[in-house]
Amino acid sequence: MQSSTNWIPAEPDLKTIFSHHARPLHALSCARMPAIILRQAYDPDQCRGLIHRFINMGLMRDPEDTNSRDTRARIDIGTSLGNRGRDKERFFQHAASTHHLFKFLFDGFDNPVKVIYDALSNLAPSKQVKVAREPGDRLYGPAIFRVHYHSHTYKPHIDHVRLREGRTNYAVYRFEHQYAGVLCFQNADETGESTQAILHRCLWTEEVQPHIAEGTFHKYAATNGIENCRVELSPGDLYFFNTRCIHEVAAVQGKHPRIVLAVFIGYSPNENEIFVWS
Ligand SMILES: O=C(O)CCC(=O)C(=O)O
Ligand SMILES: [Fe+2]
Repeated sequence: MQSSTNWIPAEPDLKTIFSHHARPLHALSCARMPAIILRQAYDPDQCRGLIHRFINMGLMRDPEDTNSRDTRARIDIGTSLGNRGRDKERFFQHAASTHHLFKFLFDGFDNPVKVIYDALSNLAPSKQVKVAREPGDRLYGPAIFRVHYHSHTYKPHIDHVRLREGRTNYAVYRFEHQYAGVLCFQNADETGESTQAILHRCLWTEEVQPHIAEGTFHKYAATNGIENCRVELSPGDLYFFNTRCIHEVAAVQGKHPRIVLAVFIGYSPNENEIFVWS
């Protein structure tokens, strides 16, 4: 894949980002840049400490345990609307259990979910950042840890409650612009090329959909000279991107899972609230 020339992330800290973009989240809405990256937003030592806790609590499979019968390529700690949204009642029940778990899961550590919400508040000071909710105060999941083991792949795709999932029965459907926030907890491999996300300079349209559905997006991108950006992250780095941009994460290789804490974000220029869910 070609690397991009002038399509580069805004980074590494708020001050530098604001010196180039007065309204960074707004700039993301038209994909003026591929991503906003806040380097070392969370302490990597605490990433390691929390992963240790997840293993001890049985929340994720221990990569050292070669006898495990659990063969899942992705394990979630949290509630995924994409995977659980079909049954609304159970989705909100599951989200409630995640809120309960997250009340004590980080005890003794800095709260990494708060780090993401605070970063968003700083990036959009005039708006209020809230966990997405339905009328009646039912809360969506606040954030989700995704643990990706060997062979797990995200093929070129978008995430959009309106454009892709068509979930008209959820309040987050209304947001025109949808983003992801991803805090890297662990890379897949400490040696050589670790698996990283690739963002393509291509906002989803009806025209590209067949190439996504048929798995020919790479060819389409090459033919049309579409740039891309590989988002190189170290544990503790946090990035935000427009999930209407076609994006992918190549297959995880090796024993070490790639672990991220992720959220989705609903943003509208003329709304006072930013909704966050997972
Ligand atoms: O894990 C990542 O870096 C991105 C995964 C992804 O496709 C998303 O968060 O929308
Ligand atoms: Fe995605």
